[in-house]
Amino acid sequence: MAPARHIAPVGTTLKRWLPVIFVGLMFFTGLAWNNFPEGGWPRCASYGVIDNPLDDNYMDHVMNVQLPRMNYAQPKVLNPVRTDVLTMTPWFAPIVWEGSFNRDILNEQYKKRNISIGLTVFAVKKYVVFLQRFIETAEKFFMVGQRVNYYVFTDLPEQVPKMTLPDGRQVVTIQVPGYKRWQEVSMRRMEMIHDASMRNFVYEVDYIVAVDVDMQFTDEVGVEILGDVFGTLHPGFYETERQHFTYERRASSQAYIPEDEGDFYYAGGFFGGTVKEVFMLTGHCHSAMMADRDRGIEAIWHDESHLNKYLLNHKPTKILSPEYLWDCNTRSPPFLLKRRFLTVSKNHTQIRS
Ligand code: 4GW
Ligand code: MN
Repeated sequence: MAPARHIAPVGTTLKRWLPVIFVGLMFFTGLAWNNFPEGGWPRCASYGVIDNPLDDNYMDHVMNVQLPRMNYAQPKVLNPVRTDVLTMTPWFAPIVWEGSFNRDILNEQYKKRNISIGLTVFAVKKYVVFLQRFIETAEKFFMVGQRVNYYVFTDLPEQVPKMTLPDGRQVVTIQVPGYKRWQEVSMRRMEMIHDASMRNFVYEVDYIVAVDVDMQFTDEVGVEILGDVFGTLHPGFYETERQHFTYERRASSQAYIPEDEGDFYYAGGFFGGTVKEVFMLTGHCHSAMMADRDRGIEAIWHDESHLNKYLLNHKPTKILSPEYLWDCNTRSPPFLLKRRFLTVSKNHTQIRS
């Protein structure tokens, strides 16, 4: 009788190869992971986004920022400069108030980084009338000494005021559709900023500051506002209990926030961050608004409701106090040491008809 030949069962072959398969998988997923940040995001051509540690220029920034000898009051560990307002969130994001920072130190730091800032503003239909004063006052108070691109999104490019600006500052006009419903004009800002982040901003600026146009600068707004992602406290809600915030309260909306959640009520008219973060924020908010539309729902305060939802789930790294967005018809409370960016009264029937 012929001896039985030994045939290895299938399971044994698999076991033998298992370590090889494992090492192979590790190798390829490793490759894919390493390539993701480079391939996934178009990088700023000439100036790196400093906050992104994956950026090649990151270490340059750490090495190069060496401040000159400066004279200023010593910070005192047991003497907080502001005791009347909250200057830090529970997730350690600073809230920017007058007195809580030294502009000279910040300017020295940022000067070394040679950054450039994009200020986006929408002037659709009759809102073009706000542009002149907006840009004029920004030239006086917004990021003085820095490089600034004003990105004016409008359906009426020929009505954008022609202004001569100093070196390093320019107006860039971006033509957009003039949507019929005003809610649509407001909400579509997210989509348009998202698209322009990919097409323009990433090649041209490091930070985006996105604001309303029916506004004027009345005091300094500088590099103290910059960070990865920031929002601004709405001037009407800084004392309000969270259950009374005008968040979207219908659970069927993507912007839904239940009454026992929420940190602050952020204003829709002033947010920003690095181009990358603003790209993600606006993309997320736009997708959420489209998902709502598919279900026949529109959030109570439109893009502002979605911004509030986003900033609840993705905590901002910096928060601007109401100094940065104040209503011109409201008296200043004692804690408001500066009013930097003020609403311009509009004749509602005239401007909105
Ligand atoms: C009602 O008829 C309108 S029209 C409400 C907003 C309108 C509008 C807004 C517009 O016709 N053209 C326009 O460019 N906008 C932009 O959306 C503009 O940048 C404006 O600052 C932003 C938000 O609208 P708003 O300033 O009127 O909203 P509130 O009163 O909440 O600040
Ligand atoms: Mn406004």
